Amino acid sequence: MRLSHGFVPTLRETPAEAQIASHRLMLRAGLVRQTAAGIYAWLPAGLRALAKIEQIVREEQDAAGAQEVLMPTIQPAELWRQSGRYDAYGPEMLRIRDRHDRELLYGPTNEEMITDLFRQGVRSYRELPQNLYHIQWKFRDEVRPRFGVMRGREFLMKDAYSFDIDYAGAVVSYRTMMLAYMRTFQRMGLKAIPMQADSGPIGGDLSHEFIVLAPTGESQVFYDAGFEEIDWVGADYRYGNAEDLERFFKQMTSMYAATDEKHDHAEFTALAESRRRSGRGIEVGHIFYFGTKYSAPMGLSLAGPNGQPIVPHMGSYGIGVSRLVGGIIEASHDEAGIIWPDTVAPWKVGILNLKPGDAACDKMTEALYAKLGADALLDDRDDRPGAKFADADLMGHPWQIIVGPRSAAAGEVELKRRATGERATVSPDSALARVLS
Ligand code: 5CA
Repeated sequence: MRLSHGFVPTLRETPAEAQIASHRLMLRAGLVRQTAAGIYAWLPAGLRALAKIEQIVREEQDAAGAQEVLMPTIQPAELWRQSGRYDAYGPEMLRIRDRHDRELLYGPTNEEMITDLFRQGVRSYRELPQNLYHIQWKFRDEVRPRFGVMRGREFLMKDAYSFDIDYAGAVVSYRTMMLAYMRTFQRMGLKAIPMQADSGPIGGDLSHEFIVLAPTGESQVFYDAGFEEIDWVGADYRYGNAEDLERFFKQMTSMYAATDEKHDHAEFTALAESRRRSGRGIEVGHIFYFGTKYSAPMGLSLAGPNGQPIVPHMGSYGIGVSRLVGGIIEASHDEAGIIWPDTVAPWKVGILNLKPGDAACDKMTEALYAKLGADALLDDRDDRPGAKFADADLMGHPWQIIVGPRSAAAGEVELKRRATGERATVSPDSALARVLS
C-alpha cells in the first residue's frame, strides 16, 4: 500500500480515553476506531493484523483436524431455551425481536447452535470424533467494556466444538486442542501459559485458560519458566496419536502454572528462583470439557454399536482473535510504538522514501516496492523525514528500508530492524534478501 493514498490515520497525541499501552497504540497507529462503547471499526492496518492472526489460528485448527464452518451471528432464542441457558445467561446477552416478534439474540457463543446442527446432520457413533470450528463475531454486553479490543462488546472469536463417543475420546480431543493452542500462540510470538481454570457459565469440569503476561492483565499469575523454553511447533507430538498427546499433556502439567485463585505459594517457591515467573496475565484462550451438558438436554443422541443410544461428550475451545491484536501489542511494544512479530505484522516492511520527487529516491523505492508487493507499505508522503521515522516506529513494521537522496545516489539503503534498533547500510538487493529470508 502507498501511504500517500492509504487510510492510516495516525495520531501524534495520546488519546485521553485509552488507559493501556495497546489501546493507545492501536488508536495512535490507526488500527481501529471506536464507533460505540466496546465496538470498533477495523481500519486497513488493524484489519491486516487481525487477518494474519486469524489465518494462523485457522491453519493450526485445520492441522489438528478441526473442520471450518461459519455459523450466523444471530441465533433463535428457542435453541437457548432447549439448553436452559436463555434465562440463565443474564444481561450480557443482547436480546432482539424481529418484525414478527420472534425472539432472537446476537450470539455470545455457539454451543447450542452447533449441537443443533450436529443432531440434524450426524446419525451414528461411527462418524465420531469430529471437531467443528468457526471464526465469527460475538456480542457480550459487558458492563464495563475497556482496554480497547481487549474487553470489547463486539469481538472476534475462534470457537471450536468437539464431539466424542465417551470421556476417553473427549480427553484426546481436549489435548489435541491444547497442543494446537500452544503452536498457535508460539507462531504469533507469544508465550501463552495454560492454567487450570474454573469453567464459569460454559460449565463442565475440565478447563484451562491460556494466559499471556502483560502489566495490565486482569489476574495475577505464577508459572515455571520452563514453559517459555519449549518449542511446541517443532516438538514431535503427532495429532491423532493418543500416546503422543498423553506425553504432551504430562509435559504441560508437570510444570507449575496457576492464577492467583489456585496459587500454591509453597509449591511455587520450591522452584529455583531463576525459574519463577509471575506477573499480571491476560486470557487469550479458554478451553472446556463439559461432557453431555448440552447434548443431553438438547436430545443429541447417536446410534451406538448395538443400536443403543450414545450421547456425545463435548468440549468447546475459544481463542480471542480480536483480543490477540491488543495482547500481542501489550507483549511487544516500546516508547516509540508497536513492535510487530514478523508473522502478524500488517506489513512486514516499511519503505521510507525520505524525499519524494527526488529521481533516485523515487526509482529505488518504487523498485523495492514492486519486488516486495503486498507485504510492503511505501511511505511516499510529502512529509518531513522525522515524521516518517516516527510513524514507521509507531506502526511497528518488523523491517524498515530507508532511502534518502544521499544513500540513493550511492546505490545504498539503510535497513533497520524494529525489534533491536539495529541498522545497516546495504545494497537494495541485500536488504531484500534479508527481509525475505
Ligand atoms: N464457548 C467458549 C469457548 S468456545 C467461550 O465462549 N469461552 S470464553 O468465554 O472463555 O471466550 C473465549 C475467548 O474469547 C476468551 O479466552 C477471550 O480471549 C475472548 N473474549 C471473551 N470475552 C471477550 C471480550 N469481551 N472482548 C474480547 N475478547 C473476549
